Amino acid sequence: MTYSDDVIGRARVASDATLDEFYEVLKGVNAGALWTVANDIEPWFPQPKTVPALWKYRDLRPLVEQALGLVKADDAGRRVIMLVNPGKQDGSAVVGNVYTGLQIMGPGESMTAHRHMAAALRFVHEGKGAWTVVDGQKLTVGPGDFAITPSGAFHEHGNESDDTNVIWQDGLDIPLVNAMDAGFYQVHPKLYQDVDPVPNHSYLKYGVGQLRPYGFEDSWSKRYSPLFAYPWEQVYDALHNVAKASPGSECDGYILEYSNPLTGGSVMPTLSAHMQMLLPGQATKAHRHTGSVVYTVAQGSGYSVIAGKRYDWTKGDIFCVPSWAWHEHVNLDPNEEAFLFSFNDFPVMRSLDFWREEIMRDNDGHQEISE
Ligand code: GTQ
Repeated sequence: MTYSDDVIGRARVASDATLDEFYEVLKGVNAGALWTVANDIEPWFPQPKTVPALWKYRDLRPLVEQALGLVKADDAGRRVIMLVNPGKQDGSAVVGNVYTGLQIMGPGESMTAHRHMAAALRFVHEGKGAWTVVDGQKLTVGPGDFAITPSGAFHEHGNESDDTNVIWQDGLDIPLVNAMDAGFYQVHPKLYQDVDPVPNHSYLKYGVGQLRPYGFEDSWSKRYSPLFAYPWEQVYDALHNVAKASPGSECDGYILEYSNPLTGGSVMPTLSAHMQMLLPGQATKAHRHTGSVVYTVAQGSGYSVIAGKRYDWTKGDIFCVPSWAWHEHVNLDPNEEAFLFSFNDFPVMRSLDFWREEIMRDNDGHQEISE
């Protein structure tokens, strides 16, 4: 079904002078006639304002580096270049209800602690020496690693390397929190957290997902994962193992969700993340679903077709898929696997019963590419 203003059962009132006058009177008492907006506010299918888009890392990286010399990290709060969707330049969303940005920290830098309602996650692009303290726990992260900062958890970041910059990508649910009018923000009363002397202790306790602490540490009742950081090597090995044991997914290649080891569910109640591997030359079938996705190319090169348009990508590039947009991925390298990190708001869609998915069955499962 497509949009039409002349379908029985849909609003199809033609305007005339009497009605226009009536609408003006309604406006004067802060009211309106539903039928003038009904088709827009209840579309046949999702109509995101944000559009598919791709950002080349080679364009963003020099600008992110420039920011390092322009502002001090703590003066800026966080020194981040955020991505702005070309279809919706106001607000904070890169796509749908999610935000992303590239944060840079120079050698030896560190910032003060804060917390907020928005949940955050990190994916490290480059640099050694990055750390973040989350809930008093120091996490050390390197390229390809994934870490979470759940809603309400104090966090402070830094770079302990002597000579390399760190660039990591932040993903947050800021637009969702604001849409729900639920935003709170607090600077740490002592500016810095008391840090547990054992770094990465959540990984030491929960890093082997199928082996759980027994008889201790078993009172975790929070809605987010007790494991805060997920190393790249582990997901890389796991994807190769999965590829030996399974045909994978027709729409996603081989894909794993970073999960809460206690529940098997998403790492946080509002955001989830995946890493997927495409075999050399692999082309997936197109699908579409509710929920918004931000992809980051962790390794390799290829392209994705999103809503009928081709977007070529290589390591570090970031692209987004709005809700209900058809998308499919191709690894162009005949010899090497490609890896796509992604994060999404699927947990929100699922918990509200908004999740819908459709796999393309026409045209052998592939979109026609325009232009
Ligand atoms: O790391 O605290 O990119 O609060 C945007 C908002 C990062 C953070 C962002 C934030 C942060």
